[in-house]
Amino acid sequence: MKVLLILGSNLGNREENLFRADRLLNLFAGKVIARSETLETEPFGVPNQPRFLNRGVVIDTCHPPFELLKLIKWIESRVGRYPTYRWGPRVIDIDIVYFGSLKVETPSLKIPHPGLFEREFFKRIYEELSSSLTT
Ligand code: PH2
Ligand code: MG
Ligand code: MG
Repeated sequence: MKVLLILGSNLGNREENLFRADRLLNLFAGKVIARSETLETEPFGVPNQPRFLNRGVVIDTCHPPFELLKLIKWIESRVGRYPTYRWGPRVIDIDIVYFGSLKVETPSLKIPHPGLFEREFFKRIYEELSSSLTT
């Protein structure tokens, strides 16, 4: 199954954090088959924090959504994420944006990710990677 993930970082060495997350995803979650350009973006939601680097990746995975979510949380902590607050600064964030045509609506997981309808950079990354999701 082709899955679109969006990675974000605004603490520490942002480029390195994205790189490490990408490598761990590739090793444990599913082969990374496409990457978007890296965007430097203004913080969404909570303004007084550093700018983010955001990048989309498409992985080919055989893990079901909640298994993938568990793996992602483990990878986030391996990269050095520690808890802050909602929409606050973070070392790494890995969001599941699309999971094939699957729809999920639970408190811990929403697919498609609601950010797709409120964040310009989510749309931009999706447009760049949409062909890799369907082929
Ligand atoms: N992630 C957030 C909150 N705000 N802003 C930008 N620009 N990029 C993000 O990835 C981001 C954010 C919480 O996940
Ligand atoms: Mg996020
Ligand atoms: Mg997240």
